[in-house]
Amino acid sequence: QKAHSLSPPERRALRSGAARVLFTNWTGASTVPSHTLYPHQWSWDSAFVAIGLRHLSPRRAQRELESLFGAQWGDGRVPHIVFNPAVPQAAYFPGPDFWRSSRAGSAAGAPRAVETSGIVQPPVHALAALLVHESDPATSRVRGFLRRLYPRLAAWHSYLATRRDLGGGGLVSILHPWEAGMDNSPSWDGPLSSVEPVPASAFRRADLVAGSATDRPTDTDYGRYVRLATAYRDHGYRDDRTYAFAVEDPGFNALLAASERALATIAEEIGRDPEPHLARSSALTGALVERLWQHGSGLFLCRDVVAGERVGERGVAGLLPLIAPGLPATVAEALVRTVAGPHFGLGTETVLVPSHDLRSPTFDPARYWRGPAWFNTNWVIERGLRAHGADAMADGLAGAMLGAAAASDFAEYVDPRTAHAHGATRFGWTAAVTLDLLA
Ligand code: 2M8
Repeated sequence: QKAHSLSPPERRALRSGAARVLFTNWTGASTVPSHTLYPHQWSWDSAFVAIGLRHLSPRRAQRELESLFGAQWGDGRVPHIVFNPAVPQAAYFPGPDFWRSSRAGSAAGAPRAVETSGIVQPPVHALAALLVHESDPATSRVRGFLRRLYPRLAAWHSYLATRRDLGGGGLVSILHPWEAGMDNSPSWDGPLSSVEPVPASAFRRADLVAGSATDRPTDTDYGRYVRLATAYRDHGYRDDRTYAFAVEDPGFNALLAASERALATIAEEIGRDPEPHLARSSALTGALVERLWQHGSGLFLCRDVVAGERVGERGVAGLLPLIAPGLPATVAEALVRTVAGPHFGLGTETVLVPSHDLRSPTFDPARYWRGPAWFNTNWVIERGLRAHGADAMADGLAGAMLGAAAASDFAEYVDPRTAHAHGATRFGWTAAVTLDLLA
């Protein structure tokens, strides 16, 4: 509703404010999520940033994705962080000294010339590449943007489909909470409970210098993150054994299904065969419904692959299959109802979709991925609602997102009920999705 209450001058001011954030966060070849909290390039942040940047500079949006894929590993994985060598080690934990990617050995084929992490993040990139191309097909064709990116996107998706199908049912497993992009979601509390935290004295959290402790994960969370990442690193980032944490996450897999669909269109555009991508996209949607759909709850739940059981917590990841192509109509209708129902409360209790179930005792409106509303996930839901004909809800949500972005100076995340700002401000993907919604 609020979108329509923004006057034309207010919309213009919001657009130039968002553009200013993206220009300020641009470092020459990519965009930082935030100069204070995250001074490097993050994988799914870059995809969302490209989706917004295309409205300012399609060429720069292309470079955003190209620079990320420039750090792709030989096995096809796209690392979740590409480190900027000009930024001091102490500015972010865990930094290059922890991940040691260039020394990881040849098995996974980490690049030698650039330092990266060794884990991944949700695959929004093919969807972003297609949207960037469509914003200016002429420049994209002249630069051979899709022609150059296509083999890299295909290798990325193949890595996920082949090396990461740990449950054997056609879905990708994440090996670390950071891989979902939703670090401290209550969905990980169960799967993480048997992971012994590394003592807080063993590391120095740079995030608490700029961020408030009540808005961030706890030291115990970090102790577990460090334990898991160390085990993966010390095994050469190989995916050939069982780790303590392996989860099938509906958000990650839904974004892959949407990206495979986009990759089919990209293949067609450059005269390649779209069929394998179409087939993989529908297989992913099928596997999502078969393995993770919880009819009684009206949303998708995570599956703990190590314990062999569903995770009971209702998280926003369970709503993201709204964008999975070919979702059965009954499932889509139930998801739309869940967005507005008592657990997420959109339009009644909340102005933006929270990251976690309002009715769960684990819900916390301020603490990171345990309740606050995030602009990237709300962008996905807005798009999904529209894809299923829920236009009035999508309009209301888009309006609320613009209002919240304007009032919070492009906050990283907000209280889902009051839109009160938390985390960093002038945040990359918040500005980017704002530009996309205004276009
Ligand atoms: C957050 O995650 C990083 C680790 O990757 C962190 O907490 O330091 C998450 O919100 C993640 O989704 C996001 O991509 C990243 C950068 O914005 O920050």
